[in-house]
Amino acid sequence: MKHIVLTGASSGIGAATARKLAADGHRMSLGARRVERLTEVAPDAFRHALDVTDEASVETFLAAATAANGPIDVLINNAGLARGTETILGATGEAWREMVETNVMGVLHVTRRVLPQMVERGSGQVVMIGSIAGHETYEGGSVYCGTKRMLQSITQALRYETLGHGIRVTSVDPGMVDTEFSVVRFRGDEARAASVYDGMTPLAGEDIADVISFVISQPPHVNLDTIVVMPTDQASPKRVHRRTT
Ligand code: NDP
Ligand code: 8X3
Repeated sequence: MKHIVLTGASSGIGAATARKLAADGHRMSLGARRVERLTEVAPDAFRHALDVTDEASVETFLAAATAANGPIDVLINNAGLARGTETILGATGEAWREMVETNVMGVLHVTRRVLPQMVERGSGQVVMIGSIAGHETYEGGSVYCGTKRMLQSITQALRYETLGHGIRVTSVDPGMVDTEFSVVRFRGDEARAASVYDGMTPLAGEDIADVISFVISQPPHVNLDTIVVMPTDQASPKRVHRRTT
């Protein structure tokens, strides 16, 4: 059983993954800003406040996780967000910074601090939560899609840079998953968020948790590279089949 560090475990894909991997028997270290939520998610897991945009918070979280659960076998970079759907012309720039700081800089801050112990032990696994938004962009998504596209380059470079060190690097890239993602994107507008899934059946966080569990359960010589997973009702970010009532 492995020590798995999971960022953004307070909601959605992260919460479902924390539950699934804890049920699989792994030692979980969970982080999020809303740390109080983590108790409900996985009461037996190690839980600690984490803001991936704050390097001091990342240091404290990882030191506490290692002290509690030992060397880290698997890092799951899940924390992330989209904020708004403004066009480049219509944006102020504040949300761009938040997305880049969280989805790109946050992943880099955490990963670079976990890697040394994996290199030293000659084994480890890093799982990125990318998105189909990194594969195909859309109007109003320039920076969110851009952060997920950048994650693809970071993931690939990481695979090249760690080659020979027994470290596996996988990107799990979902389509529409019914989580708090759209509520966050629409700044708390629950009705607008719910309408994203009108007439179609989205994935649930549990569907992605099952994929991650599969990735982690492969033998050490098997590295799954990129897994794109969408609902049956979706073929691309904007190609969604909706049933009319
Ligand atoms: P949720 O909003 O439900 O969950 C996002 C998680 O990220 C929360 O636990 C949140 O915790 C955490 N988080 C956000 N900012 C930070 C931060 N600065 N530091 C630490 N944790 C942070 O959305 P999802 O579960 O859907 O999103 C998870 C990942 O999946 C994201 O990377 C997203 O881009 C990706 N994704 C989502 C899709 C979807 O359709 N839902 C599709 C494709 C990819 P807290 O606020 O407590 O800090
Ligand atoms: C979330 C999927 O299509 O809303 O990453 O960008 S999408």
